[in-house]
Amino acid sequence: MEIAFIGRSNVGKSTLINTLAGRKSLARVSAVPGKTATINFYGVEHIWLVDLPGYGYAKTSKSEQERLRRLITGYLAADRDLQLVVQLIDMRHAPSAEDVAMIDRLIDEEIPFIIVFTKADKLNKTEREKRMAAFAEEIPCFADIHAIPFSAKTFEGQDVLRELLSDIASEENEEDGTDDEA
Ligand SMILES: Nc1nc2c(ncn2[C@@H]2O[C@H](COP(=O)(O)OP(=O)(O)O)[C@@H](O)[C@H]2O)c(=O)[nH]1
Ligand SMILES: [Mg+2]
Repeated sequence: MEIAFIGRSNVGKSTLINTLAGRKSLARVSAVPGKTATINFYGVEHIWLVDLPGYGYAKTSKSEQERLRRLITGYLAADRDLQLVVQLIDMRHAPSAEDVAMIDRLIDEEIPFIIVFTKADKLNKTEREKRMAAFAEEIPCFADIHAIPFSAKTFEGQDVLRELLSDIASEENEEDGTDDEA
């Protein structure tokens, strides 16, 4: 089974994957945006964490951006055991048009997904409240979406996310009949 991480370049996908995997440098974190140009799979217990290429990095050429878009589209269209998409959005900023298009598509295609707001440590309480109110207007069906603020610095949101992953993994095991405790 797979859990895929989608979002803009530099939003914190690799960092989140490393945090959830409990390793420092499984997925490569880079200070230079636009570095993950392929799809990387990281095996953790019985789950594949899928680091999709980041979109929307302005300095990437048009043709390369198109190639990345096709990679992501191809991934989502393929018949795979995709249990959850984690859509990442930098908590400091409004979602980009591409973020919103991706969310619309996840809703349309009935792909289960959550939103993780990254870099939550960079906002104070007031900024956070303002952003959350704005997200409710900017993100389609926001009231129905499970959204989790996350920080790799303070580890806010880590426990909730870990629990969600282990719930998904154990549901999967029950369906497979491969539950170790059985
Ligand atoms: N302050 C802060 N910085 C973060 C956080 N998550 C990621 N970053 C930084 O954001 C940059 C991009 O992170 P990376 O995981 O490589 O983003 P990716 O391109 O989406 O994979 C790096 O410099 C990270 O250290 C966070 O929660 N808090
Ligand atoms: Mg990355």
